[in-house]
Amino acid sequence: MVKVAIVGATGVVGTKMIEMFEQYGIKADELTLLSSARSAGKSLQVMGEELTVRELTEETPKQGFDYVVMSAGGSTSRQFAPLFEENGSIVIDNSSQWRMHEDIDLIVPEINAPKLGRKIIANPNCSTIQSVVALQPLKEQFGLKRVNYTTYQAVSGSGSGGLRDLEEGARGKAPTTYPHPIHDNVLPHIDVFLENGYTKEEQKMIDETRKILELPDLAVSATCVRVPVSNSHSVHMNVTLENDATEEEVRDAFRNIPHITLVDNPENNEYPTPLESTGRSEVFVGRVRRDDSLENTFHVWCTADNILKGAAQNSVQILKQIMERE
Ligand code: 2RA
Repeated sequence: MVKVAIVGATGVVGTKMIEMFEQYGIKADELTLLSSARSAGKSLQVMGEELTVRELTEETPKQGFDYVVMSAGGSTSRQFAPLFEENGSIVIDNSSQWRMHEDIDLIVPEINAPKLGRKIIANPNCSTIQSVVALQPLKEQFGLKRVNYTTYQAVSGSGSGGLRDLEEGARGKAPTTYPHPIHDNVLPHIDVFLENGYTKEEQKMIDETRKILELPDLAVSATCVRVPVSNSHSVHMNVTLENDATEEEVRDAFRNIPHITLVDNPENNEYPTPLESTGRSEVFVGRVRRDDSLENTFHVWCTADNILKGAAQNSVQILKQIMERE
């Protein structure tokens, strides 16, 4: 009898997780949908069945779930993930709460697998996931020396509040999620500002890239920007390789990898766009070209569905990876 719970089931990521369960063939004898008191009582369709969302309380972890997938924000994860863990559940957590803890695995199943033994496993930040998926073949074939990211992140990354600000902003309504209008605008500000002048989103990309790729000394920098796009993040990567390559060798590194699609025919106006990434499971790369201002350096453009590969899909892939191993 396999008991699975989804915490944050009514959110933008949680509802996609439910869809991903079906797509990835997750076998749960009993699936429990959980949320805060505010959303509890709602009904959601799960594989043709109607399930009522229940409130997450301190008593819930005692119900003995085998697996818990959480997408409910850092403070909920801080409070509840250890309670589920103490009660024997394996927790896959989508928040930033546990990602950089030394004893917590940070997993992108195409790149790594849990090995540290803790029952809390962290799902990385959305813009980090798509970036490291694209960087992994470059790391393997040429070695990585330095990465500088500039992101163009969709409002769905802020959940329903971000989508609302974009939609209602187009009708002239003041924002409630962002400090400025996002309609007709671009905000170089994602998550809170830190003392070093970077935002937490930028710091996440720097720290998580090093951890996932197991390159603690990799030179990494990031500028993260919110753009008026509903869904799918775009990331420009300026990548310095350890060993030089031709543009075609860099493109070739991305070919024949099932979870990467190379779209790089600028002569036909073909390159990855967020609109075309939306609803797709793979990471798209293109605009590969040499940066003549630095040795062994290339520009790579990368898009992916931030709610799928950046969140729900990656979490469910981790769940499948663990279920198949046990
Ligand atoms: C964002 N990285 O796009 C966040 C979502 N986790 O705001």
